Amino acid sequence: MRTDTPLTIYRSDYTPPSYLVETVELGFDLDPARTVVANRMTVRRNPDSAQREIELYGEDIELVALRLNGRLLEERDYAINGNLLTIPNAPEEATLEIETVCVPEQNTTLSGLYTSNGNFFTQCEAEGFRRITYFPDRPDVMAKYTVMLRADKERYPVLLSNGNLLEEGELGDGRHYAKWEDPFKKPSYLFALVAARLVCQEETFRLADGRDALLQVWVEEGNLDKTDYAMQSLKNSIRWDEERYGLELDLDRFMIVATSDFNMGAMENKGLNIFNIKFVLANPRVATDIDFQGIEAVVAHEYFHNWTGNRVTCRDWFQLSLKEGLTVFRDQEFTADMIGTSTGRAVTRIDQVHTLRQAQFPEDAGPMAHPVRPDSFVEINNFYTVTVYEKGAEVVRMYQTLLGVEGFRKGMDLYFERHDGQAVTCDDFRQAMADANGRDLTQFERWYDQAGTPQLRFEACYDEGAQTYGITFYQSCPPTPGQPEKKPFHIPVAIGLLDREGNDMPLVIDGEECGTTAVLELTQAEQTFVFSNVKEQPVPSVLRDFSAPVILQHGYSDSDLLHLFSFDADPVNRWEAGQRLAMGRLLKLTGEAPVSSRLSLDDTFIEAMRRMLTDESLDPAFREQALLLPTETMIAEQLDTVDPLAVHMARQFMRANIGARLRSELLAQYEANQTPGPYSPDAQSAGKRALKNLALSYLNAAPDEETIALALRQCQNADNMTDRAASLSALIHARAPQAQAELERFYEEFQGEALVVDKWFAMQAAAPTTDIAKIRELMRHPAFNLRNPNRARSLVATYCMSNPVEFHAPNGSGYLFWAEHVTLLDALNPQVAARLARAMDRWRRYTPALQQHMKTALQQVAGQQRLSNDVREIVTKALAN
Ligand code: B3K
Ligand code: ZN
Repeated sequence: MRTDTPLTIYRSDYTPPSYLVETVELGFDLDPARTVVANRMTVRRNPDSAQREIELYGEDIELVALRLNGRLLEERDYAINGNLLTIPNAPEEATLEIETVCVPEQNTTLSGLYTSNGNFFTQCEAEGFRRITYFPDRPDVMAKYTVMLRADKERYPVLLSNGNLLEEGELGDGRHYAKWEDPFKKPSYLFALVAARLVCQEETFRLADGRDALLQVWVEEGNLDKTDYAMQSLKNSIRWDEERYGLELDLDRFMIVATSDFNMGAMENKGLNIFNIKFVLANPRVATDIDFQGIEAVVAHEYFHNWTGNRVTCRDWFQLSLKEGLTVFRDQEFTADMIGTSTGRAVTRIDQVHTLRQAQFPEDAGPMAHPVRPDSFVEINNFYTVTVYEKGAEVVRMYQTLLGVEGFRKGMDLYFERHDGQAVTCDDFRQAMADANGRDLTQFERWYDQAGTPQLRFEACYDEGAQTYGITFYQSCPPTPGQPEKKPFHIPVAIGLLDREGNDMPLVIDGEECGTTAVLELTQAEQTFVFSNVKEQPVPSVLRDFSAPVILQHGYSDSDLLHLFSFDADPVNRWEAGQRLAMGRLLKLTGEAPVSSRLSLDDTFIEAMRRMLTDESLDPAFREQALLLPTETMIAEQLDTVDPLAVHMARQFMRANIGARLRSELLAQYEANQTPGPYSPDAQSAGKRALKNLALSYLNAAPDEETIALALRQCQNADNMTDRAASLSALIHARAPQAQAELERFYEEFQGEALVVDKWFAMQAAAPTTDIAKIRELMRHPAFNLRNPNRARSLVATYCMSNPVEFHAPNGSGYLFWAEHVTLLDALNPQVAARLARAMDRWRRYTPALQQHMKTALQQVAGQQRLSNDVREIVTKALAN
């Protein structure tokens, strides 16, 4: 907690570390109230640095003793300035011994060493290691670690750290010890320890080179019935990385440990991944299809970091996307390969596009907009964003689109050949891609440099006589904070041309045949491409597979869109056409909703929806996505002035209208997509459940006794959480009289399952039937706990971020609630508070009356005397012009 003005850190200020660390020996005497950490490290001057002092960081720890080459340093031998400890006049090589004390049980930030349900865990990325000991805590200082853990044996029978277990034994006084060694050099942010009472599911797994590795998933007692899926996902991930990238597990043992108190999803500590229980624990009774998917993706993501992040790491935190964008791309490809079918791949791709539009595009257009490789930050934890992660993954995907899958693999191979064991930059990655393929990717750097979502527009002209089709693209990018002008991007635009029958035409550009989908490379603000041998006026399918993270301002007519929605061979663009059909109407309805009591929806649209719903040749998973309407957030992004109530009414009207007019088809699909027999989370079954539950939700958007009875029956008979939660939600949203009793029964049944209790809170927090009084009542529920991030998010963040119509109540009560809880949370856990603070990002786009209330709430937070750098950065940027 600081009260002075926080410091901005600039990428351009990077200087190499003054000293390098060779080895680190850590000794922990673990005690929740007073843990003593002994750190003995060998350091030597970095020949690449002009600086001569040793620089160590420390935060919220008590320095007991500091020795240099055996000599106890006195206070005049070093200086402490804030978090920085400097030792001047140090020799070329030295051994430093540092003793510090910390208090894990009081550490509510969940950064550094902390306790959760009485067990010890660590979280060091980005700058948590300095909360454990003084250290040059920056990712370009890589060292070899040996760790000795000592703790009470009864209370902490399991002692884990990175790498391999060297020895373990008794200490006599009821305490025991374990000594671990990590054979690989690593940055401090990858350090981890666990001291806990836990149980594990374990297995030996044969690696591609014939070695056997021990795989373990550690959880609290009573949860071993929920670890199978995580274990299976881990094995699939190991296999996939061997096959797809030739990358092997480099340790004899790989551990996953689950904790219920965790700031984010999971952490890739070398050999000892620590996970939020949300991404480990699952069985059909407690987890939904989406939960199973999340576990598979996050287990894979953390495992893949072992190469992209750990073996090759980041030079500085501005390069975060080097590991995060690349690793998200890898986990996306893994997920797509696990499903295997081409529609399956498309379904995963549509999910990714959905996330970009729902979260990344708004970020890129708001006060926190930043390039994939930011130029500056106040608090690095604020930059674990959808831009760095998801847009970063899109940037990596564009390399693959431009270079081909094989070319991309060549680039990856060269990247590892050059940089294994190093801390490098996004430029190094781009250079490896360019060199491995003999390509000039200079202009491509702009994807890393320039914030904002590029906008693309096209004009086309068919010349019947010449049989040519010319298409001209115009690209631009709106200004973002600190970047008024943008230069053109290098944009791969995948395109196909549909004939009158809806078939793909063979494409010829400059005399060259290029199949039915061509990748055009845009590099200028305006650029024309001419297709020849075009027999008739085509409908262009532009940006197939969402080949670049841009906004395509289409000029399609309704009939073009219907044509694409019916026939496009590219499923992503087929889905896209449906989204555009819906969005056009939603925008119109939003304009009418506040003034007209008689909204209407045209037959053309309803017929298109009907055909999609009943097209048995398409996967249920795809049909479900094609029938889902753009979210209220996405609609709001299209408007200059947002009236959340109007947006909500428009979308609700459309849902109810679809529910009423497609009633018999929805009922038929509800029956046809039942999944009898034992639950399985596979993509086929999950797709059926998704379509069935979407049908249920549409039917209950125009509820009557029959639709409510259907939901109630499902709620009472469901044998899995997917169906249970979907039907309970349908009842709540339909304002069914039975909803309350079902909510109570749900709580009774699952009160012992923390993750399900989170769902119970979230389901209520997201319902437009839940007002601020109800939220405040839920906060007094005995199961509510602001200190637990999952729980805080389930109620507070869900309300502020996923219940727009209630959060934006005209009297400003939602905003006051927000200000109150950002402030309360900030005193406990700045990272969680700062995430919640982002709920106000887009405040300038609302109606003047709402804006005024939002500004007041923002100022209330900004005016707090004691505020973390995390929250201060967010609210300051939101209020800045
Ligand atoms: N690397 C971690 C995120 C750490 C966040 C620190 N505030 C998880 C991941 O991306 O895999
Ligand atoms: Zn990651």
